[in-house]
Amino acid sequence: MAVSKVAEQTAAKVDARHRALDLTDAQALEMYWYILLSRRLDERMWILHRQHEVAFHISGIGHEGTQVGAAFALKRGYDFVHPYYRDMALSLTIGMTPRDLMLALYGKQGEPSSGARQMPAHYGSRALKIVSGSSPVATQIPQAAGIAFGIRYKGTDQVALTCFGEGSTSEGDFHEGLNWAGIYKLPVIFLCQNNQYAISVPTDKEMPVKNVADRAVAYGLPGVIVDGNDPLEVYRVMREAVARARRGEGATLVEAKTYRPVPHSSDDDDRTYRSREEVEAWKKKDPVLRMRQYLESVGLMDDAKAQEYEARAKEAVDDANQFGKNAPFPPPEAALENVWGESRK
Ligand SMILES: Cc1ncc(C[n+]2csc(CCOP(=O)(O)OP(=O)(O)O)c2C)c(N)n1
Ligand SMILES: [Mg+2]
Repeated sequence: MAVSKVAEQTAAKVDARHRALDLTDAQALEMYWYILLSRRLDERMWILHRQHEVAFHISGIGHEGTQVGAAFALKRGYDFVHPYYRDMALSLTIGMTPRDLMLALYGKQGEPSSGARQMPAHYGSRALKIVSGSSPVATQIPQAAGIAFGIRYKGTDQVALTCFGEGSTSEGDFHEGLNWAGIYKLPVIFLCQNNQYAISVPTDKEMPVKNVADRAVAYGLPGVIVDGNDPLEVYRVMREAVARARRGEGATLVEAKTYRPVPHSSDDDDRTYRSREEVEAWKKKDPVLRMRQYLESVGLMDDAKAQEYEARAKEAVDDANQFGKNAPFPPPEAALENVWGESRK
């Protein structure tokens, strides 16, 4: 019995999809770790909002599979990332810490994105080459094309990744950014996280084509559709897009089909515009569940190990929560820093 179980697991390992993608077992487990960590941190943030501890939360729940798969395709800290507000899992995987994100949520001193000037979820870290975005949606898209133009100018083999929702692809900024990237064959990956809604507006009222990827042809770019709740598939597609960009062959538009099972933000009530049946159906395709089931199927995860991961995640979230809560607010005069240039004597 024991022998056949081992043989079964060995066979499963040989067939393992992550191996075929040149990911080690440790990397596949690390993917699960970031998906889980982001989920548990995000859930805590919702609770803190409902307890009136913090003013606002906007969530990445449901999008973690896309984001972690994408981050693994990059050289973290070398390539540029220009995220949007749902990119908690992406930012954590690139190297931001739960403490960084809790400082931002509480608006406390030392918050790396903006020194606590921005709303939370405007992820940024100079050291990690994560560029903090502006609040008007889609502004990061032409800015990422600009970063890629800078990379081309400097002649390195870096790439830029930017993310946005499908609603943002109806903004002028999206079209200008892709047009520019198409003309100059810039090393940028446009990753659309299509969660089917722009707040309350469903996709068929956002755009006249079925897929965001269909829009790529207008800019001479490949448009690729991927199951956004399958991190390994996202990794596969993103790896190709990154390799293409590094070879100097230009940008790719990747559309990850996904869903946000929670309201748009802490200030939204999604019961007013979608059915509970729809939400429950998508929860069955949840990326935490999917990745865990995958790891179990290849013999890398069992109940005991899953509990260990949960305990580690809880510890990290508790630590960050206390750290953010206890940190001081910036002094009032800090509001005047980094606004005006220092006068030169
Ligand atoms: C230019 C602009 N218009 C409207 C808003 C308000 N707003 C914030 S998020 C959002 C929805 C964006 O939807 P989508 O791009 O699909 O991203 P999702 O939130 O679904 O991930 C809107 C309309 C904004 N921030 N900027
Ligand atoms: Mg959307």
